[in-house]
Amino acid sequence: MRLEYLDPGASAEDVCEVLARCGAAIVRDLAPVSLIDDLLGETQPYFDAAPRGQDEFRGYRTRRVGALAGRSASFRALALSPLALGVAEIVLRPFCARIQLTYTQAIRLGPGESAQPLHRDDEVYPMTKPQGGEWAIILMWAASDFSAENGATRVVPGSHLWPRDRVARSDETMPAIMSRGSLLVHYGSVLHGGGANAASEDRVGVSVNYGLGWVRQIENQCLAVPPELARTLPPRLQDLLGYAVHGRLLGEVGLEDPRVAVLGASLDEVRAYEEARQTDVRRTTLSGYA
Ligand SMILES: O=C(O)CCC(=O)C(=O)O
Ligand SMILES: [Fe+2]
Repeated sequence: MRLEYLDPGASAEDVCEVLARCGAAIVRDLAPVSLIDDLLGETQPYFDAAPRGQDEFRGYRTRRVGALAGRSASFRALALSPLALGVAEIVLRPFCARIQLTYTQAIRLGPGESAQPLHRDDEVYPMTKPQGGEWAIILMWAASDFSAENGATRVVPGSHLWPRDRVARSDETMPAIMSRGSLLVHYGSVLHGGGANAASEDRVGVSVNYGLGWVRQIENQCLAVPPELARTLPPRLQDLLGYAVHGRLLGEVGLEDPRVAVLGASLDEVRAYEEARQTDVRRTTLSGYA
């Protein structure tokens, strides 16, 4: 099975159709290169201070910067990509009342890095995923060009349908070759891993996970984006970060919605946002867990 490419005008439904078959898809040239440049500038001081990884998984020649939602305005714009959010809503909403941002990471793979072991990002949860459902949608935004030589993420298309213990043959693994600003999106259950960097330049990607609203975030977004900053952000982002209540109770602060208790929003503001949100996601709301 090959990796399939879509044009930037593709709809979330188009992407989801490819995901259902392949577990992964690439949308070409989705983010403006100027936004990627800004993001690189904003994250550079953190990369300068970041240590290299210390194990095979995090890579000995790789630097990673997390907490991006608190550190980079350009990242925050990327995290609100309508296409990416649309895909995450369609895939995850049948299993939760509200999706959330669970992980953010800029990954700079240095020359000489070896390949990361293939893995599934949903292995982080100590349970098998719900039948037919997914725990997470994973994005990898190309912040440099991704080539087979410089360590493009390797993906095993179709592996979301495999028994969990099936090992991928090397000819089943495809490099996500893409230009800067393009987006690799895959299910949390798809086998993948960073490639080996045999080039002389860094390969830079920005990884974003969206997950079920009733599952703990991998990176605590309310600490990564403290209330003083969260208060100034768009309501959709506050919601994705976890400053909202899932279902009736999950995430309350002192019996109140955190937007009211902590961010200083009025009940009317929260209600207006929630009404608009219900309209937005109605087409993707199926019967589910919550
Ligand atoms: O760097 C990459 O291409 C993939 C990284 C990854 O899959 C991970 O760290 O979980
Ligand atoms: Fe991964």
